[in-house]
Amino acid sequence: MTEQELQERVAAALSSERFRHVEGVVATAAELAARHGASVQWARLGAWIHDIAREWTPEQVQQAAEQMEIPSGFAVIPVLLHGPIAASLFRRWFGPDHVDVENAIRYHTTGRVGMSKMEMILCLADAIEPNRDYPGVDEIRKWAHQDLVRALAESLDSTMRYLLDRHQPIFPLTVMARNDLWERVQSGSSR
Ligand code: DGI
Ligand code: FE
Ligand code: FE
Repeated sequence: MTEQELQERVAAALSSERFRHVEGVVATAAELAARHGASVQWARLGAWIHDIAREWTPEQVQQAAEQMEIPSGFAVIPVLLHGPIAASLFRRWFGPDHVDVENAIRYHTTGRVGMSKMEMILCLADAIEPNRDYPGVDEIRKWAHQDLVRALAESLDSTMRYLLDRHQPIFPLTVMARNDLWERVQSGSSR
């Protein structure tokens, strides 16, 4: 599948507002990949597909989830399933040889321990694309230019703060990802 064909499928699957978000994620992921030495082309493809299942009905999500491997615990918070579903579509359309991009898509909402550069780029691009506006986003944008690990640590803190304030469940993998990133910042193995 070409990037153009993927873009058309995504446009057909999403509202115009969410499509605009995805365009922002594509542009931001490309910038971050260029800046930090990852593949711009694969970052763009991952960004295009990352929310392709975001507006599926609960029944569609449920049915898809039954037919694929879902990382443990994801089903407890159904909104998290759109990542693994998009990852499995990506594999179907682009083959099994792009596991890093596939994981970046799969874990874009939650993060995980030991995230690769591509995983951090997609997760961050999702959080800081130009249409995003929340307290602290500009500081995270600045960090993203200098240091992906620090930027994502700040971003997951921000996500967790948001969820705490609304008394929503926090996915344990996100907590573990956040702890891992801060440990990497503090041990100086960041960048
Ligand atoms: O798909 P997007 O809206 O672009 O962004 P996303 O994939 O980062 O997050 C999707 C939704 O999932 C968003 O409304 C926040 C929510 N979410 C993310 N992590 C958690 C979460 N919700 C709960 N309850 N717990 C989490 O850990
Ligand atoms: Fe998402
Ligand atoms: Fe998104």
